[in-house]
Amino acid sequence: MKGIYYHITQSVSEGKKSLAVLIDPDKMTVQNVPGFIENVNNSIITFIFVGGSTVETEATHILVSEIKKHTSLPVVLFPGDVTQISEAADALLFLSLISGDNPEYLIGKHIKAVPKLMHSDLETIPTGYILIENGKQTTVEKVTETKPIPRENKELIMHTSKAAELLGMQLIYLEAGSGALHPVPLETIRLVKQNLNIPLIVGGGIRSKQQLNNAFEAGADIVVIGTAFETNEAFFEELKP
Ligand code: 1GP
Repeated sequence: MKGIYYHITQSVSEGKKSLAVLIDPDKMTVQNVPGFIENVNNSIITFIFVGGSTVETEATHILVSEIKKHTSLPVVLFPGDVTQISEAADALLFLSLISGDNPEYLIGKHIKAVPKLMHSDLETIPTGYILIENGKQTTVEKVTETKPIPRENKELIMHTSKAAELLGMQLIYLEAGSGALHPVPLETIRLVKQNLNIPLIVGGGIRSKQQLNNAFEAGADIVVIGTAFETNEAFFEELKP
């Protein structure tokens, strides 16, 4: 069966750009899912990412199961923790936080996830996750106790991305952090994309159609937006096909 990663690489090879909405189980109630997903279905969004930093056990599974009832779009886990792995999803971004040096987020949580994953059919996509400084401290920084890469150090960000590719990772995610003051700089996206042979995801602090298009033009293959959809329902209107 052709999976989500195949779908992503096909889109990239056809020059198609993709938008993912990020749903945080801490902020979305099951009751609000039908209305929210209806907006998603009527927009240009093609992926639903689900994940958060401080989610209760089982909350992700309950939420993903509910989302799947209302859409045929792929649901991809973007987990902050092992408890957020759900068989109801279509794929899992198996994130390694390579901008920092906390072993728990480089390999520790991955080992703890193995008992859940080794007898599962969930597609697992190894992803190099790179936190980039955005002007304020983010939840990822606090939870992982790692420092982001300074936003002006685009060479280091590119070298980190390339190291992940050479290690065999299949996606790179450049993350400014949820609610970032400044999204990932466009020149950083450009430099990383020019030197990368695997798909590039960019997220954090993108709040307008203009910023979305700028990120696409700079080289992002998938852009992830969470906060703007949570706080401004009219944003969906701007993103009608
Ligand atoms: C966070 O990149 C995502 O992990 C999305 O960030 O909530 O700022 O859109 P926003």
